[in-house]
Amino acid sequence: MIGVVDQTGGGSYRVRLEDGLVVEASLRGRLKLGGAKKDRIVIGDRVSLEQLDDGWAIERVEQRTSELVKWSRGKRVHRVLAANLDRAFMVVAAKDPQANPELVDRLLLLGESSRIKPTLVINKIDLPGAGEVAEPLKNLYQSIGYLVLPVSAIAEVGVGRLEEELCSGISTLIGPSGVGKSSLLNAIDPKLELRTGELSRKGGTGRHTTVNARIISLSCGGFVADTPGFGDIAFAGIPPSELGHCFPEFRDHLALCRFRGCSHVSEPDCGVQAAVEKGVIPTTRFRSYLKAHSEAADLSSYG
Ligand SMILES: Nc1nc2c(ncn2[C@@H]2O[C@H](COP(=O)(O)OP(=O)(O)OP(=O)(O)O)[C@@H](O)[C@H]2O)c(=O)[nH]1
Ligand SMILES: [Mg+2]
Ligand SMILES: [Zn+2]
Repeated sequence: MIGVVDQTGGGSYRVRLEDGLVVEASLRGRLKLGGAKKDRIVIGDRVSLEQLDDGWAIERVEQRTSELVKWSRGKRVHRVLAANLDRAFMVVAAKDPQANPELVDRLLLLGESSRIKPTLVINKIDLPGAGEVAEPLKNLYQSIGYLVLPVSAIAEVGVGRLEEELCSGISTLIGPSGVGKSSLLNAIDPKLELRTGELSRKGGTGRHTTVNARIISLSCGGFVADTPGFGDIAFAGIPPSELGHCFPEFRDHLALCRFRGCSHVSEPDCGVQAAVEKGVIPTTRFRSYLKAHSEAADLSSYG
């Protein structure tokens, strides 16, 4: 039997079988590899199971098509949060808290470097002055080729379109705290009753923090991975030479660099730097590239 891991925690795994049945499963002894991180089973993993007298056992984990990775700042260690995600919806707010290109670039780079197709969602467009923030962001990222969805969870603007996008495959919503990720999912599927900032403040219990990662199934048929937050996005472990390919609008210019292995930072006759000078590549994007590059390159000094 084949299934997808739906929830992890406490040494037990909830698995959604191909026929839709959800079962609790444990690991076969030989799969328990002493907690070695890279062998950890995460949500989204496709597994084969066997039914035993006393329940289900995971026998094998299939090769992953993608990994959502959280790097720690300045270190080589990383954690795989989810496997085999089809899409990542990078959520920011036009206001409260106000998005900027630097934040958006970090979120998009997280998706690109994890090989999970990112889409930009700009929430809270109902707030006064939101248009002045949302419009330029939308134009910038659309011109690069990204799908951009301006939405409002409260005013229910654009929520139907977001729902359509979420209704196939496994997706995830990633973004800073308070931008409205839970509110958007509640707007799409009120049955979820996810806790939002306001409610948790009223209850005086502080913010809801996801302890165990899980996959939520939407009534429309899609799945959304709910993973612990990305308050701090770091790029320490990305090979610097891969970064240029994570900026889609750089790709056409990479071949024009004089040097093989050009880092596009200070080499002469660099296709990327030339495109920035001509205004073909936006300066904010190039600045984000340089920042990520210095963070990624930093790692080499750790040996
Ligand atoms: N004006 C306005 N407020 C919104 C909108 N969406 C969410 N909010 C408010 O923003 C606050 C945070 O929303 P949440 O949905 O909890 O945000 P989150 O992204 O899930 O935050 P974390 O779970 O902490 O990561 C709440 O007070 C919501 O009511 C929106 O479209 N417009
Ligand atoms: Mg939330
Ligand atoms: Zn170059």
